[in-house]
Amino acid sequence: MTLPLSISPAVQSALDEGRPVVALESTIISHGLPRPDNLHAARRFESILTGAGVVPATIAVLDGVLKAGLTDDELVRVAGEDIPKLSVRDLPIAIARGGSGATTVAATSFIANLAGIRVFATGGLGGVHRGASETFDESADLTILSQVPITVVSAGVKSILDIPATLERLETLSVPVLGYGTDRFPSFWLTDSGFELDWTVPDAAAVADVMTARDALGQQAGILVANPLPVAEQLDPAVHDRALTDALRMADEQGLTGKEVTPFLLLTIVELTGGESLAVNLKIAENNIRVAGEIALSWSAR
Ligand code: PSU
Ligand code: MN
Repeated sequence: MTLPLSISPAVQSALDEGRPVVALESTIISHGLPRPDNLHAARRFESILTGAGVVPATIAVLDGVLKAGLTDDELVRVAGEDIPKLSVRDLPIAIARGGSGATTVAATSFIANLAGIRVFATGGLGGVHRGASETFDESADLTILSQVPITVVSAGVKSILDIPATLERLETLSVPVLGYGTDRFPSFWLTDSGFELDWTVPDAAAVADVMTARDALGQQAGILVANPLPVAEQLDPAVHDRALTDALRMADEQGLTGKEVTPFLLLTIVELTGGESLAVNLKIAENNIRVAGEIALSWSAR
């Protein structure tokens, strides 16, 4: 069987000519944002990159084909159809069945790497869930990031997770974490999770320098760029703390497990904050996409 990987003409020619490309995930569109904001957001994410001279490669699985770069009709499908959330372990099943699905950070990183894309923007990376010492719930985003040479720009990880445990796992998995203009790890809606980082980079060129050194070492793992929102744009911490406590309690009461947990928490927090978290969520994704675009520009200039 030949690999069913379809790279859009725009993405393929950019890669062939060494022009900048940034991968975007689709689970944030299908499971992380409510309709119809999700379709508008997906289009805006792409246009931020296009406007900066970077080619967007939104990644998903459609009819059994791994897609890197979607047409607008395909974006509409991802935003509007009830498709499953696919992590890396689900990819062979989706291919074998000719199925469709939205890709998590793990699956997006995996497919981006198959396509030869080196930079990826997401909202928040998955990580170690609270109570993981009992439930073993740790996102495959972490393990895949330790295996794939991708640079992921994320606003840290969400406060729905166990942040210090996530940072410990990233250390164990030998994934470098670079604070983008900060030495504090962000917790998605909040600028500062309260946890410190070992390394800070001032700009996109410094990230590309680390990518170059990583390649020279022949290392396996990707790189996590932690990019916080400015304090003035973060979610009100009091609103945040209340919504978080309630959402965690509701997930617990409903006995949710596995891949349902993250989408439930994200959408419940949007409801509990009356959409306030949604506006911040979109700003975060856009902020990460801008930085990823700058990194891709710097990387492609080498
Ligand atoms: N964080 C967000 N929005 C999201 C997700 C994480 O801010 O939509 C999604 C991403 O696709 C991430 C996935 O890869 O949740 C992690 O899910 P899990 O915890 O089940 O691995
Ligand atoms: Mn999980």
